[in-house]
Amino acid sequence: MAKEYLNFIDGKWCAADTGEWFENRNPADWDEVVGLFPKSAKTDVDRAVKAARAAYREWRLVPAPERGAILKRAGDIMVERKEELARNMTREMGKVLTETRGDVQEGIDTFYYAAVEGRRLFSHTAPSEMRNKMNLSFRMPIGVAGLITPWNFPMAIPCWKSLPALVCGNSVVFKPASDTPLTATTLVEILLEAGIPPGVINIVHGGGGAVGTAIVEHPDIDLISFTGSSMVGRQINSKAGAQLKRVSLELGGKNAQIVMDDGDLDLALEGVLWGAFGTTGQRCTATSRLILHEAIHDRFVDMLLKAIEGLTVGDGLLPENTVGPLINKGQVEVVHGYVEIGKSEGAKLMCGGHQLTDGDHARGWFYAPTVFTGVTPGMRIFKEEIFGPVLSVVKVRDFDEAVKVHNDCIYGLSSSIYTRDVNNAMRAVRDLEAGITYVNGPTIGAECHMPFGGVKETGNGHREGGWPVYEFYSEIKTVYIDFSGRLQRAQIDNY
Ligand code: UN1
Repeated sequence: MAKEYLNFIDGKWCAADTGEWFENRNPADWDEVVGLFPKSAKTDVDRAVKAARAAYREWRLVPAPERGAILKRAGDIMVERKEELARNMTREMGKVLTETRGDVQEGIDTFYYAAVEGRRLFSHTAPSEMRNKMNLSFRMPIGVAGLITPWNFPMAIPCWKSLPALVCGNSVVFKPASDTPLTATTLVEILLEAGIPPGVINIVHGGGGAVGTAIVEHPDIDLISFTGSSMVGRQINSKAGAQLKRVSLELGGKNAQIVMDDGDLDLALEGVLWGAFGTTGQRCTATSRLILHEAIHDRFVDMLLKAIEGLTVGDGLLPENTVGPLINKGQVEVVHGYVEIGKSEGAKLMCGGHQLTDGDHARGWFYAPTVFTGVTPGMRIFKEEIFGPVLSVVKVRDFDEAVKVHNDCIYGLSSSIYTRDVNNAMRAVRDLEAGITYVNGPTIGAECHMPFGGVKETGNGHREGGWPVYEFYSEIKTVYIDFSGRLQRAQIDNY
């Protein structure tokens, strides 16, 4: 029988109150059960929150540099375990080993960045209006953070959220995606081994309906950070907002790469292959639309179709494969549903458009890299997030139309332009409605010390990564110190 993994609540590894388990299966080989995980309920969340609240009282007093030092040690442990983590991540999530190594590395980078941030956590100090008075402000922890993470970056995204939360002095209740619970469990093991006190970190496995909802609605959780669909993000925001919780949402994307007639086409080709089919298109930042200048449209499409023939879809553990499976059966159905929609809308299917079931593909959720041309802004495959290896190509006349088409979108996470014209590059940086713009690079590849997030319906204005995330996980205490020895009335005695 497959190994049973546990929740970690109140300093103890434990099964769910329900006594039930769910399976974690390998998307490249559904016969392989990677492990069994606790199917938790609201009562498990209640215990986790109680423990997190109790542990917070002491954790908030640990100096931030000391908290950072624990994260430094955890980063060192993760370096040692990188290969094992990457292999397990490929087994539970599917993406190819080079990418899962990158995902773990993004976690390591986030550890080391957070460790140093423990010595910074800057805040503003300003002069007083009055004599013999000092004004300063500093960052305080907020309390208990509820973190709900997706399956596409099983290590990087939990690190993006939990490490700033911890270094700022909050305690954590963490619900990872039920498709990738093993990587999340290992992250918690590493944090504990490095010295995070029990109770400060709690992991509760299970579905969004039972565990996610219980976290969002729990009155003793102060802040929520969620990455996932815009639909779920909206529900979370209204429930948590009603309780005045602080909420950070990282939601959908429909990212586009623009290629101008003066762009380096070979470079743009490498970019779109990586952006559209890396992680099998299952990134929030994946290239889902390709906007081509009409002068290079036909040539570039030919180059693209030829290059796609060189991609090998298969088990991500085998080095010859460049594209892994989709995460599960449901995602195959979603992706294939969109392919049918694209065809019925009149877009032209140039390659792919079907599940792969032959030979080595027989026991996994594999889907052929798919390209549609003749896509126009009204079509659903132009507008809606697909989260799979499906690329929609749109032809435009000039730069202005490229920007207009790009911005004709409810989302705004990542964007890219390939051009050698410095003026157009700068205009794109100014005018593309997105939280991230790449010049002569694909839509994916964010670095952990830079702000990450999007505009419009991609989120609610917060950023992960970089320094803004430390602002999200802390709040400001302003302090006035009067050393005049008498009552000084601001706005009155000085005017
Ligand atoms: C995501 O797709 O949710 O920039 C995160 C990138 C990665 C992170 C993506 N570093 O593509």
